[in-house]
Amino acid sequence: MSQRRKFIKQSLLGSALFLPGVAASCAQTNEQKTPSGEKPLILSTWNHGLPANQDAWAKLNETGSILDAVEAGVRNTELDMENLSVGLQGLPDREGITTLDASIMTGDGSCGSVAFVRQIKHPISLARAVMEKTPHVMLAGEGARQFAIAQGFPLEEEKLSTKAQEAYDQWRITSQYKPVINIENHDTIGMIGIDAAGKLAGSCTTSGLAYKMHGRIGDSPIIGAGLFVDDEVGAATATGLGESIIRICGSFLIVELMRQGRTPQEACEEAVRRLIAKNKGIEDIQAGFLAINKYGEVGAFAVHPGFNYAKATAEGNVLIDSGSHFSK
Ligand code: SD4
Repeated sequence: MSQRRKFIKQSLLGSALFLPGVAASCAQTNEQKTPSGEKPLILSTWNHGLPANQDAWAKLNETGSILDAVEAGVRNTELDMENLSVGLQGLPDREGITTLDASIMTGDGSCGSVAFVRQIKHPISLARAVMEKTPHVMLAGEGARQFAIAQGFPLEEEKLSTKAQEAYDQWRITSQYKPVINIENHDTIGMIGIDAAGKLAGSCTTSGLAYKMHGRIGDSPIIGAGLFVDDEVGAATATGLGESIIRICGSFLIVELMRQGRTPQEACEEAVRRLIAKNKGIEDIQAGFLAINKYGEVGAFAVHPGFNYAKATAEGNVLIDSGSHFSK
Protein backbone atom coordinates (compact mmCIF):
# COMPACT_ATOMS: atom_id res chain seq x y z
CA MET A 1 0.00 0.00 0.00
CA SER A 2 1.38 3.46 -0.90
CA GLN A 3 2.22 5.82 1.93
CA ARG A 4 -0.48 8.22 0.72
CA ARG A 5 -3.20 5.54 0.62
CA LYS A 6 -2.11 4.26 4.02
CA PHE A 7 -2.39 7.79 5.39
CA ILE A 8 -5.89 8.30 3.97
CA LYS A 9 -7.05 4.96 5.43
CA GLN A 10 -5.60 5.75 8.83
CA SER A 11 -7.06 9.24 8.95
CA LEU A 12 -10.49 7.94 7.94
CA LEU A 13 -10.31 5.35 10.67
CA GLY A 14 -9.07 7.94 13.13
CA SER A 15 -11.73 10.47 12.27
CA ALA A 16 -14.46 7.83 12.37
CA LEU A 17 -13.83 7.47 16.06
CA PHE A 18 -14.77 11.09 16.60
CA LEU A 19 -17.71 11.39 14.22
CA PRO A 20 -20.83 11.54 16.33
CA GLY A 21 -22.91 9.73 13.69
CA VAL A 22 -20.47 6.84 13.47
CA ALA A 23 -20.14 6.60 17.22
CA ALA A 24 -23.90 6.48 17.47
CA SER A 25 -24.16 3.68 14.91
CA CYS A 26 -21.46 1.66 16.72
CA ALA A 27 -23.40 2.03 19.92
CA GLN A 28 -26.51 0.91 18.10
CA THR A 29 -24.78 -2.23 16.83
CA ASN A 30 -23.77 -3.07 20.38
CA GLU A 31 -27.25 -2.40 21.59
CA GLN A 32 -28.67 -4.68 18.91
CA LYS A 33 -26.34 -7.45 20.08
CA THR A 34 -27.44 -6.99 23.64
CA PRO A 35 -30.78 -7.67 24.69
CA SER A 36 -34.18 -8.24 23.70
CA GLY A 37 -34.13 -10.37 26.85
CA GLU A 38 -36.13 -10.14 30.04
CA LYS A 39 -35.22 -10.45 33.71
CA PRO A 40 -36.24 -12.08 35.96
CA LEU A 41 -36.91 -15.11 33.81
CA ILE A 42 -37.42 -18.80 34.56
CA LEU A 43 -37.44 -21.55 31.95
CA SER A 44 -38.12 -25.22 32.33
CA THR A 45 -38.50 -28.25 30.15
CA TRP A 46 -41.81 -29.76 29.04
CA ASN A 47 -45.33 -28.89 30.05
CA HIS A 48 -44.83 -29.90 33.67
CA GLY A 49 -42.61 -26.81 33.62
CA LEU A 50 -45.73 -24.63 33.94
CA PRO A 51 -46.60 -25.52 37.55
CA ALA A 52 -42.88 -25.82 38.35
CA ASN A 53 -42.26 -22.28 37.08
CA GLN A 54 -45.17 -21.05 39.12
CA ASP A 55 -43.65 -22.41 42.34
CA ALA A 56 -40.22 -21.11 41.36
CA TRP A 57 -41.61 -17.65 40.69
CA ALA A 58 -43.43 -17.59 44.03
CA LYS A 59 -40.23 -18.63 45.83
CA LEU A 60 -38.22 -15.96 44.02
CA ASN A 61 -40.72 -13.36 45.21
CA GLU A 62 -40.64 -14.77 48.72
CA THR A 63 -36.88 -15.08 49.32
CA GLY A 64 -35.31 -13.15 46.45
CA SER A 65 -32.98 -16.09 45.79
CA ILE A 66 -32.80 -17.60 42.31
CA LEU A 67 -31.20 -20.71 43.85
CA ASP A 68 -34.20 -21.16 46.19
CA ALA A 69 -36.44 -20.62 43.18
CA VAL A 70 -34.96 -23.35 40.96
CA GLU A 71 -34.97 -25.79 43.85
CA ALA A 72 -38.59 -25.08 44.80
CA GLY A 73 -39.71 -25.24 41.17
CA VAL A 74 -38.52 -28.76 40.45
CA ARG A 75 -39.62 -30.03 43.87
CA ASN A 76 -43.12 -29.54 42.47
CA THR A 77 -42.37 -32.00 39.63
CA GLU A 78 -40.68 -34.45 42.01
CA LEU A 79 -44.09 -34.84 43.69
CA ASP A 80 -46.20 -34.96 40.53
CA MET A 81 -47.85 -38.39 40.46
CA GLU A 82 -48.70 -37.97 36.78
CA ASN A 83 -45.04 -37.66 35.84
CA LEU A 84 -43.38 -41.01 35.23
CA SER A 85 -39.90 -39.61 34.54
CA VAL A 86 -39.23 -37.60 37.70
CA GLY A 87 -39.34 -38.51 41.38
CA LEU A 88 -40.06 -41.76 43.19
CA GLN A 89 -43.23 -42.30 41.13
CA GLY A 90 -41.02 -42.51 38.01
CA LEU A 91 -40.63 -45.67 35.97
CA PRO A 92 -38.14 -48.13 37.45
CA ASP A 93 -35.03 -49.73 36.02
CA ARG A 94 -35.14 -53.22 34.54
CA GLU A 95 -34.91 -54.77 38.03
CA GLY A 96 -38.03 -52.87 39.07
CA ILE A 97 -36.16 -50.34 41.23
CA THR A 98 -36.60 -46.58 40.85
CA THR A 99 -33.32 -44.67 41.11
CA LEU A 100 -33.02 -40.92 40.88
CA ASP A 101 -30.48 -38.40 39.52
CA ALA A 102 -30.41 -34.64 40.23
CA SER A 103 -28.13 -31.62 40.05
CA ILE A 104 -28.14 -27.96 41.03
CA MET A 105 -25.76 -25.14 40.16
CA THR A 106 -25.32 -21.40 40.61
CA GLY A 107 -23.51 -18.97 38.36
CA ASP A 108 -20.48 -18.61 40.65
CA GLY A 109 -19.49 -22.24 39.98
CA SER A 110 -21.06 -23.78 43.07
CA CYS A 111 -22.71 -27.09 42.27
CA GLY A 112 -23.91 -30.35 43.76
CA SER A 113 -25.44 -33.53 42.49
CA VAL A 114 -26.69 -36.98 43.44
CA ALA A 115 -26.90 -40.03 41.22
CA PHE A 116 -28.40 -43.52 41.41
CA VAL A 117 -30.09 -42.65 44.68
CA ARG A 118 -33.03 -44.57 46.16
CA GLN A 119 -35.90 -43.75 48.53
CA ILE A 120 -35.40 -39.98 48.55
CA LYS A 121 -38.43 -37.92 47.66
CA HIS A 122 -36.55 -34.73 46.84
CA PRO A 123 -33.20 -35.56 45.25
CA ILE A 124 -32.85 -31.91 44.19
CA SER A 125 -32.69 -30.84 47.84
CA LEU A 126 -30.17 -33.60 48.51
CA ALA A 127 -28.07 -32.27 45.60
CA ARG A 128 -28.25 -28.83 47.19
CA ALA A 129 -27.11 -30.31 50.51
CA VAL A 130 -24.13 -31.91 48.73
CA MET A 131 -23.30 -28.47 47.31
CA GLU A 132 -23.66 -26.59 50.56
CA LYS A 133 -22.63 -29.09 53.23
CA THR A 134 -19.85 -31.22 51.76
CA PRO A 135 -16.51 -30.49 50.09
CA HIS A 136 -17.71 -32.62 47.13
CA VAL A 137 -19.77 -32.09 44.02
CA MET A 138 -21.32 -35.50 43.51
CA LEU A 139 -22.51 -38.38 45.70
CA ALA A 140 -23.93 -41.62 44.33
CA GLY A 141 -25.91 -44.65 45.40
CA GLU A 142 -25.67 -45.92 48.95
CA GLY A 143 -23.28 -43.12 49.95
CA ALA A 144 -25.80 -40.51 48.80
CA ARG A 145 -28.53 -42.31 50.76
CA GLN A 146 -26.40 -42.44 53.91
CA PHE A 147 -25.67 -38.73 53.56
CA ALA A 148 -29.40 -38.08 53.17
CA ILE A 149 -30.13 -39.99 56.38
CA ALA A 150 -27.42 -38.04 58.20
CA GLN A 151 -28.96 -34.80 56.96
CA GLY A 152 -32.40 -35.78 58.23
CA PHE A 153 -34.04 -36.55 54.88
CA PRO A 154 -36.85 -39.06 55.43
CA LEU A 155 -36.48 -42.40 53.64
CA GLU A 156 -39.53 -43.39 51.64
CA GLU A 157 -40.80 -46.93 51.38
CA GLU A 158 -39.43 -48.61 48.25
CA LYS A 159 -42.65 -49.29 46.39
CA LEU A 160 -43.62 -48.49 42.80
CA SER A 161 -46.56 -46.17 42.22
CA THR A 162 -49.64 -47.87 40.77
CA LYS A 163 -49.00 -46.37 37.34
CA ALA A 164 -45.32 -47.29 37.36
CA GLN A 165 -46.12 -50.85 38.52
CA GLU A 166 -48.64 -51.29 35.70
CA ALA A 167 -46.21 -49.99 33.12
CA TYR A 168 -43.40 -52.15 34.47
CA ASP A 169 -45.58 -55.29 34.44
CA GLN A 170 -46.46 -54.52 30.84
CA TRP A 171 -42.81 -53.96 29.93
CA ARG A 172 -41.79 -57.25 31.54
CA ILE A 173 -43.90 -59.20 29.05
CA THR A 174 -41.22 -58.52 26.41
CA SER A 175 -38.45 -56.95 28.57
CA GLN A 176 -37.13 -55.13 25.53
CA TYR A 177 -34.80 -52.29 26.28
CA LYS A 178 -35.59 -49.51 23.87
CA PRO A 179 -35.08 -45.91 24.87
CA VAL A 180 -38.27 -44.32 23.61
CA ILE A 181 -38.35 -40.73 24.73
CA ASN A 182 -39.95 -39.10 21.79
CA ILE A 183 -43.11 -37.18 21.52
CA GLU A 184 -44.84 -37.84 24.81
CA ASN A 185 -44.59 -34.82 27.04
CA HIS A 186 -43.42 -36.46 30.20
CA ASP A 187 -39.76 -36.14 30.74
CA THR A 188 -36.98 -34.89 32.94
CA ILE A 189 -37.33 -31.40 34.34
CA GLY A 190 -34.44 -29.04 33.77
CA MET A 191 -34.95 -25.50 35.04
CA ILE A 192 -32.76 -22.43 34.54
CA GLY A 193 -33.41 -18.95 35.88
CA ILE A 194 -32.02 -15.46 36.13
CA ASP A 195 -32.98 -12.83 38.71
CA ALA A 196 -33.38 -9.12 38.12
CA ALA A 197 -29.74 -8.49 39.04
CA GLY A 198 -28.46 -11.09 36.54
CA LYS A 199 -27.67 -13.92 38.95
CA LEU A 200 -28.22 -17.33 37.42
CA ALA A 201 -29.06 -20.77 38.79
CA GLY A 202 -30.28 -24.10 37.44
CA SER A 203 -31.65 -27.46 38.56
CA CYS A 204 -32.31 -30.78 36.93
CA THR A 205 -34.03 -33.88 38.33
CA THR A 206 -35.11 -37.21 36.86
CA SER A 207 -35.76 -40.88 37.39
CA GLY A 208 -33.82 -41.34 34.17
CA LEU A 209 -34.55 -43.69 31.36
CA ALA A 210 -37.30 -46.18 31.97
CA TYR A 211 -36.07 -49.78 32.31
CA LYS A 212 -32.41 -48.73 32.25
CA MET A 213 -29.75 -51.14 33.48
CA HIS A 214 -29.44 -51.12 37.26
CA GLY A 215 -26.69 -48.64 38.09
CA ARG A 216 -27.09 -46.55 34.94
CA ILE A 217 -26.60 -42.82 35.45
CA GLY A 218 -27.78 -40.28 32.88
CA ASP A 219 -26.76 -36.75 32.00
CA SER A 220 -28.96 -34.98 34.57
CA PRO A 221 -26.60 -35.24 37.58
CA ILE A 222 -23.47 -34.63 35.50
CA ILE A 223 -22.42 -31.02 35.70
CA GLY A 224 -21.77 -29.82 32.15
CA ALA A 225 -23.98 -32.48 30.56
CA GLY A 226 -27.50 -32.06 31.97
CA LEU A 227 -26.86 -28.62 33.48
CA PHE A 228 -24.34 -25.82 33.41
CA VAL A 229 -24.50 -22.27 34.76
CA ASP A 230 -22.05 -19.37 34.60
CA ASP A 231 -23.01 -15.83 35.65
CA GLU A 232 -20.51 -14.42 33.13
CA VAL A 233 -22.36 -16.02 30.23
CA GLY A 234 -25.62 -17.86 30.83
CA ALA A 235 -27.10 -21.26 31.60
CA ALA A 236 -28.22 -24.39 29.80
CA THR A 237 -30.05 -27.61 30.62
CA ALA A 238 -30.89 -30.77 28.72
CA THR A 239 -33.53 -33.44 28.38
CA GLY A 240 -33.68 -36.63 26.38
CA LEU A 241 -31.35 -39.57 25.92
CA GLY A 242 -28.66 -38.89 28.52
CA GLU A 243 -25.96 -40.91 26.79
CA SER A 244 -26.21 -38.71 23.69
CA ILE A 245 -26.01 -35.56 25.83
CA ILE A 246 -23.05 -36.75 27.91
CA ARG A 247 -21.10 -37.56 24.74
CA ILE A 248 -21.05 -33.91 23.72
CA CYS A 249 -21.00 -32.33 27.20
CA GLY A 250 -24.17 -30.65 25.97
CA SER A 251 -24.93 -27.94 28.53
CA PHE A 252 -21.31 -26.89 28.94
CA LEU A 253 -20.97 -26.78 25.17
CA ILE A 254 -23.94 -24.40 24.89
CA VAL A 255 -22.61 -22.06 27.57
CA GLU A 256 -19.19 -22.02 25.89
CA LEU A 257 -20.74 -21.30 22.49
CA MET A 258 -22.61 -18.38 24.07
CA ARG A 259 -19.34 -17.21 25.62
CA GLN A 260 -17.93 -17.07 22.11
CA GLY A 261 -20.76 -14.83 20.97
CA ARG A 262 -23.57 -17.14 19.85
CA THR A 263 -27.10 -16.33 20.89
CA PRO A 264 -28.81 -18.92 23.10
CA GLN A 265 -30.81 -20.08 20.08
CA GLU A 266 -27.72 -20.45 17.86
CA ALA A 267 -25.90 -22.28 20.64
CA CYS A 268 -28.76 -24.78 21.16
CA GLU A 269 -28.96 -25.44 17.41
CA GLU A 270 -25.22 -26.02 17.18
CA ALA A 271 -25.35 -28.42 20.15
CA VAL A 272 -28.12 -30.43 18.46
CA ARG A 273 -26.06 -30.59 15.24
CA ARG A 274 -23.07 -31.80 17.25
CA LEU A 275 -25.20 -34.36 19.10
CA ILE A 276 -26.54 -35.76 15.83
CA ALA A 277 -23.02 -35.95 14.38
CA LYS A 278 -21.65 -37.83 17.40
CA ASN A 279 -24.50 -40.27 17.98
CA LYS A 280 -25.21 -42.99 15.47
CA GLY A 281 -28.86 -44.00 15.19
CA ILE A 282 -30.08 -40.76 16.73
CA GLU A 283 -32.90 -40.67 14.16
CA ASP A 284 -35.08 -42.59 16.61
CA ILE A 285 -34.08 -40.71 19.70
CA GLN A 286 -35.07 -37.40 21.25
CA ALA A 287 -32.84 -34.89 22.98
CA GLY A 288 -33.49 -31.20 23.58
CA PHE A 289 -31.76 -28.18 25.07
CA LEU A 290 -32.84 -24.98 26.78
CA ALA A 291 -30.60 -21.95 27.30
CA ILE A 292 -30.61 -18.39 28.56
CA ASN A 293 -27.85 -15.83 28.41
CA LYS A 294 -27.03 -13.21 31.00
CA TYR A 295 -29.27 -10.70 29.22
CA GLY A 296 -32.30 -12.93 29.65
CA GLU A 297 -32.44 -14.02 26.00
CA VAL A 298 -33.76 -17.52 25.38
CA GLY A 299 -32.91 -20.48 23.14
CA ALA A 300 -34.39 -23.95 22.68
CA PHE A 301 -33.86 -26.70 20.15
CA ALA A 302 -34.37 -30.45 19.88
CA VAL A 303 -33.53 -33.34 17.60
CA HIS A 304 -37.20 -34.10 16.85
CA PRO A 305 -40.45 -32.16 17.06
CA GLY A 306 -42.41 -32.55 20.28
CA PHE A 307 -40.13 -30.76 22.72
CA ASN A 308 -41.64 -27.78 24.53
CA TYR A 309 -40.76 -25.58 27.46
CA ALA A 310 -42.38 -23.24 29.94
CA LYS A 311 -41.25 -19.63 30.15
CA ALA A 312 -42.11 -17.44 33.13
CA THR A 313 -41.57 -13.69 33.17
CA ALA A 314 -43.35 -10.77 34.80
CA GLU A 315 -45.78 -10.99 31.85
CA GLY A 316 -46.89 -14.54 32.66
CA ASN A 317 -46.08 -18.22 32.33
CA VAL A 318 -46.46 -19.77 28.87
CA LEU A 319 -45.74 -23.03 27.10
CA ILE A 320 -43.69 -22.69 23.91
CA ASP A 321 -42.93 -25.29 21.23
CA SER A 322 -39.26 -25.69 20.47
CA GLY A 323 -37.91 -25.94 16.93
CA SER A 324 -36.19 -29.17 15.90
CA HIS A 325 -33.55 -30.47 13.52
CA PHE A 326 -35.77 -33.07 11.90
CA SER A 327 -39.21 -31.97 10.88
CA LYS A 328 -40.98 -35.33 11.33
C1 SD4 B 1 -31.61 -39.35 31.33
N1 SD4 B 1 -31.94 -37.15 30.41
O1 SD4 B 1 -31.52 -39.92 32.40
C2 SD4 B 1 -32.56 -38.19 31.20
C3 SD4 B 1 -33.75 -38.76 30.53
C4 SD4 B 1 -34.82 -37.86 30.36
O2 SD4 B 1 -36.73 -38.62 31.60
O3 SD4 B 1 -34.68 -36.73 29.95
N2 SD4 B 1 -35.96 -38.52 30.72
O4 SD4 B 1 -31.01 -39.72 30.32
